Amino acid sequence: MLNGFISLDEYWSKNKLSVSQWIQVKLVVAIILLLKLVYRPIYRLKNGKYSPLQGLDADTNLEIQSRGSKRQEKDGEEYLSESEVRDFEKKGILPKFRVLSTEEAHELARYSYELHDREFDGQVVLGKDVVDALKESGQDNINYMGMFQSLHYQKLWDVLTRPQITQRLKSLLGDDLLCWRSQFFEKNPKDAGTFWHQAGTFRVSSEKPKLEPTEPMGEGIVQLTCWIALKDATIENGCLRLLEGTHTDGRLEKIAYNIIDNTLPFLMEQSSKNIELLFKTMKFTSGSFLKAQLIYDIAMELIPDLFKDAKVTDLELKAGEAIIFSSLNVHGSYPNVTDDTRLAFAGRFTSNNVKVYNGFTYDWFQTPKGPMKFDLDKIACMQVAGEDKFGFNTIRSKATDS
Ligand SMILES: O=C(O)CCC(=O)C(=O)O
Ligand SMILES: [Fe+2]
Repeated sequence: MLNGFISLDEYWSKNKLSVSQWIQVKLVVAIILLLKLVYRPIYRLKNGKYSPLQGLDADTNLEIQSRGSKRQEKDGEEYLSESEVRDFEKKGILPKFRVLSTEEAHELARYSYELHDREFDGQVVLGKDVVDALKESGQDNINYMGMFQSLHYQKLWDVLTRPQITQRLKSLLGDDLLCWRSQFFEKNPKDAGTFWHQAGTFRVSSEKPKLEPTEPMGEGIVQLTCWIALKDATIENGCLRLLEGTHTDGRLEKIAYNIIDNTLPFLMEQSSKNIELLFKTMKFTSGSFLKAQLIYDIAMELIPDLFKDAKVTDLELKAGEAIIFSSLNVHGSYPNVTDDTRLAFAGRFTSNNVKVYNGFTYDWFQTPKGPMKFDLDKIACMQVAGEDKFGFNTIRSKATDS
């Protein structure tokens, strides 16, 4: 299941910390070791030995039910049939389908890189501090700079409202559809694979979930991702892979949140080598993918047979083809061992009953300099189908350049 990935130890042998980061790491390790001596006995006396497996039973059977009523037979050919909907509920992924012609996909890739070269006309949502930190380490790539950019460019927006996408989604999520985030997934030659991860309500490194449904929805269908290949995605250049059906078992993600919420009790149970690895990976790597690897390693040590019966599905796509999946399904991607860049454009969709970034004014972004805040005042949800009957979210009906 794991071929093609470098271990975190290997990553850190190739990526060095700056002197001040190294001092921080050593200091934190020393403090935790001290606390392990003096505070852990008190903590254990009061609470017992801390385990990230606490309260996980509720996360092993998260059935989903689609909320859409529109069906292919009566509403049009891109809607799903009854049996396709049932199949989605079981697998958490739809079969691949075409959204763009090959030429349109290649043209969109060219246009997207042109926008990236123009630094998205100064409209990078992550804000100046994060962008400066990313530039300093050469990580100002389209994945980060391109986040939420369909809000600014109608050409990107229009891809996400194509009926091939919205009709399928309406069969699953209902008629009123929001796209709450768009982003690019670029994988350059020699880039490592993306580790197995799950994302249900997209808390990631925030204090609370970014998505809060106000009507009953299975956790695996609170939001669905449409991942569109802008160039052919193959096993060699790092296509997605996914464990079908694991959207009903959210334990991998829940272990992560248990640890985030109980960092000190967790660290006090670790060896000094592990404390160092945990702290530097959490604090000094960009994005969330290396952190996903860390969580996966921890989860596998705690539950060795987690997902052991699940089958890996490789998602090779031709340029212009797409898949829709629940990102609570455990997923990742292969390393790129070719000389060409792999590029995808993705929309993350939800229903209008869901509160998006409710009560948030800022969010965190992980940079190599450490976690940094960015303001959320520039983002909004795109109404991609139907209408808003709830009034929970800031909504746009077209891109700002149109
Ligand atoms: O494109 C990739 O490699 C990862 C994509 C992913 O994790 C996602 O779409 O949620
Ligand atoms: Fe993902």
